[in-house]
Amino acid sequence: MSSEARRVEHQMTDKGYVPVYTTAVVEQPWASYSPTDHAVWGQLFRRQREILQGRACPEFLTAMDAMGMSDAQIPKFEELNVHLQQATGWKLIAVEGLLPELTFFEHLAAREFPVTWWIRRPDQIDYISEPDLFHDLFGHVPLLMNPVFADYMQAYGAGGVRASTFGPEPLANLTRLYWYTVEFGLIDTPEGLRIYGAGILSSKGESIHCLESAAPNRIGFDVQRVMQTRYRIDTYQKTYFVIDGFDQLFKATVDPDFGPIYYRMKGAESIPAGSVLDTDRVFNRGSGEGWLADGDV
Ligand code: HBI
Ligand code: FE
Repeated sequence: MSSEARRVEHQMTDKGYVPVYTTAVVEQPWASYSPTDHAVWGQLFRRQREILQGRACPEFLTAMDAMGMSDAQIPKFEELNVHLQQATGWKLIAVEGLLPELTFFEHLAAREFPVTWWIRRPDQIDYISEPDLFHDLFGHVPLLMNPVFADYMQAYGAGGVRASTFGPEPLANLTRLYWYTVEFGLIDTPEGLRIYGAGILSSKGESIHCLESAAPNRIGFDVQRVMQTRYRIDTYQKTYFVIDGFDQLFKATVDPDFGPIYYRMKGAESIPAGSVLDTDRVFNRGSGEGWLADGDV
């Protein structure tokens, strides 16, 4: 990276042992990106776009083109914001990296999406344990052009702000919801299952694994089920949850109201990441090949 991100300390979080950064909103230092930074963007962009044809949900691919993202250079947030503002009123803000949960929720509630301004190094092309510009921008931003998804993200942020006053259990439930939808969600379409989760969309290996491997479970989305389900931060997911459409997400957070879900779930047992329940709508019962026995969080 061209200039140094301001790293505050390392902290154990739900994403593992990662650096936590200053919460400041910064200017995207676009002029300071090196030719290597732009080349890393271009290489990742071309590779993912090819893999995602017929695998990503059509809304994602269409929106990415409509915003003018391309492999030519790292996009300027300012230019993307013109399209976002017009489509859904969302705005990208540049940040140093992973934010404390409450700060992150507050931004979402204000329809501001924090994007890490720096991009991974060439030796990190295939894997980086913390979100960088490629994950945040390529993975998360296109769907903010979709009005229903955009409203879900804001409702999620508002729910998070409220949950943070209720204690750690509601927050853990919400984090699971985010993980299994925004990061690792699949959507059912007339053409078959498609990807909408940013953690998958920005990963070459998982884009193929989540749809084509027999190993993972693919199970119909149910908000309460998802909020009880533990997950993996160190391997491909054992289970992916499938929505029928983005309005199903929005309804789950807003109608019935987020608050009562926490109370209904108080003290509910968590479910191991790989379990299939009798009540699940099963698209694929995972073969479990390659699963590690421990490490669900
Ligand atoms: N901060 N910048 C940033 N990006 C995220 O995706 C993010 C975060 N802080 C917390 C967080 N995600 C998760 O813990 C979610 O549960 C919200
Ligand atoms: Fe993410």
